[in-house]
Amino acid sequence: MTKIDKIETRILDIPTIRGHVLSMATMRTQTAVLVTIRFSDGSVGLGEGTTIGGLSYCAESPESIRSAIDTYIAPTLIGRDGDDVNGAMQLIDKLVRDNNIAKAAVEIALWDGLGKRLGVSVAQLFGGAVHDRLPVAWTLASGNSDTDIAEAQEMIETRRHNIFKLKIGKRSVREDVAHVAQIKDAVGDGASIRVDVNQAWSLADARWGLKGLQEVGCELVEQPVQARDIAAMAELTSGHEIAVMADEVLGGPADALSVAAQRAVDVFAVKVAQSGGLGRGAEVVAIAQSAGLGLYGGTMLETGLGTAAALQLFATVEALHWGTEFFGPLLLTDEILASPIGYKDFCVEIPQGPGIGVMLDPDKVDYFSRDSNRTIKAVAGV
Ligand code: MUC
Ligand code: MG
Repeated sequence: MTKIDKIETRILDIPTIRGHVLSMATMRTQTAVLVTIRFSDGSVGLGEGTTIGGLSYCAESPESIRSAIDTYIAPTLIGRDGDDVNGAMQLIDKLVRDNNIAKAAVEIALWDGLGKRLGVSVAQLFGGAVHDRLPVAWTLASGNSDTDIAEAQEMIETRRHNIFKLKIGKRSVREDVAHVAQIKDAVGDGASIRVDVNQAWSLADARWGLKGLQEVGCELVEQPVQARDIAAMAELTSGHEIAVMADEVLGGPADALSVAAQRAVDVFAVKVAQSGGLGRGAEVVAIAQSAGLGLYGGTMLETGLGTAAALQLFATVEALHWGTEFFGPLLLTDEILASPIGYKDFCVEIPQGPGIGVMLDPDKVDYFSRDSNRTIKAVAGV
C-alpha cells in the first residue's frame, strides 16, 4: 500500500500585473495556499487552495485554509492509503464542516499523486478528456474604462481573448451601465461582454441594472445579488432576457441542487475550490447538465497549479456553453510553474502529462513564499 507520509502547506503572495478592482475590494496581490503530499513510495502530489481578495469574497482566508489543513485535515490522513481518494474525502467531510477551499486543495494533491503514480492524467481518472483546449475569458477590472478598452483591444489583436468579463458593482448602477456600454461600443460584435457584480446589488438595483445591461448588448450577468437571496435571482432570471449566472451561491452540490430546483439562474459558474474539490465540482456540473442549465468554468484566480487542476476536470465536460475563465496565471507578475500553461487563439491549452500535468519551479515557490521573510502586503484594500 502507498501511504500518505506527509502533508505540507505553504502560503505564496504573488503581485498582480495591475490592481484588480472588484465590487468589494481591490487586489494587488494574489495569495495561494500550496499543498504538497509526500507518499511512502517517494511520489508527490501537488494541490492549491486559493480565494480572492483576502476575506472579502467568502468565509475562508488563505490563513484559515492553511490552518484547516495543518490542524484538522493533515493529521487524519497521515498513514492512510494514498490511492483511496474517495475514502480520504469522505473522512474529511465527517471531521471538517464547510472549508471547501481547504478540502479542494488536499483533494487535488491526492488526485495529482494518484495520476502520477499510475502515469495517467487527472482528466483520465475522471473518464477522459474530450477537449485539448478551451475558450478562455479575460477580466477587465482596472477600475478605468479607457484602460479596460486598451486592454481588451490588445487581447483581441493578439488573439489571446475575445470574451471579457467586466467587474462592476462598486459604482452606481447608472455609471456601471455607461461603463459597460462604452466598452461594448469599443470592441464591437467580435467580442462577448459579460459582467460580474459579486453580490453588490440590491434587488431594486438589479432590476434596473439588468434592464440597462441587456439594452447595451451585455450577454450575461454573474451573481448580481446576495448569494443567500435565491428568490431574487429567480425573479431576475425569469424577468429578463440577459443570462443570469450563479457564482458565490454555489458552495457545492447541495447548493447547486437547490438553485437548479428553483430555476434561479440560467448558467452555473462552476469553481473547483468553491465546490470542495474536483469530485464535488463534477457533481455540480452533473446537476447543471441534468437541469438543462448552461455551464462556465469559473476560477478563484489560482496560479498555474490550481488552474491546471481545474483544466483537467473541465477537459472532460462535453459542453461548456459559456467557455471558461482560467486566466489566473496571466494576472500574476510571475509564473510559478516549471513550464507555463499555453494560451493562444482565444483558448487555454489543457496541460498534458500525468496527474494535473504541471510541475512547480522550486526557486519561484521559495521566492514568493510568505515564510521567506519578504515584505509584501498580502491584504486586499478598498
Ligand atoms: C469571481 O467572482 O468570479 C474570477 C475572475 C475574476 O476576475 O475574479 C474572479 C472572481
Ligand atoms: Mg464571480
